Amino acid sequence: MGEVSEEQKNEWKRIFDEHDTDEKEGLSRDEVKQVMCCCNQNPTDKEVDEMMTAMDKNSDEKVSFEEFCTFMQQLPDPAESMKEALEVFEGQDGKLTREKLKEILSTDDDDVVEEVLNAADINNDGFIDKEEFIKFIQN
Ligand SMILES: [Ca+2]
Ligand SMILES: [Ca+2]
Repeated sequence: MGEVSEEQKNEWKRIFDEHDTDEKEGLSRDEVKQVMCCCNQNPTDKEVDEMMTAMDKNSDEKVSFEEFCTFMQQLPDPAESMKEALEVFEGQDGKLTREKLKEILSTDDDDVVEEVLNAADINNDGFIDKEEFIKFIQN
């Protein structure tokens, strides 16, 4: 586990505070779910439960900022994940087509593909380029 930079901690604090909407005593199960949704995940109840168990070390049904940090430290390096994510652009001419997007999302649901494309395709040229993709992931 590497050192956590001040910047990284501030970022986690920001995420934490943003979702800790109740009395600031930590993240409840619902709030943890919100965090997961923000990470572009669509968690099932079971996944939220697992996440909760993984984060809530002292089992008080709340995730404190310390618990949150401990958990985040175990996650893969964002820069590393970003590099991996960008590998989808290999051989794609720097642009993702609708078909490629479908493949990445591994879905047959055109509505889902359309939704992602609409959300990510900032200049509306029908493709997602690297910059748009990075922005999309980071949001
Ligand atoms: Ca706790
Ligand atoms: Ca575009």
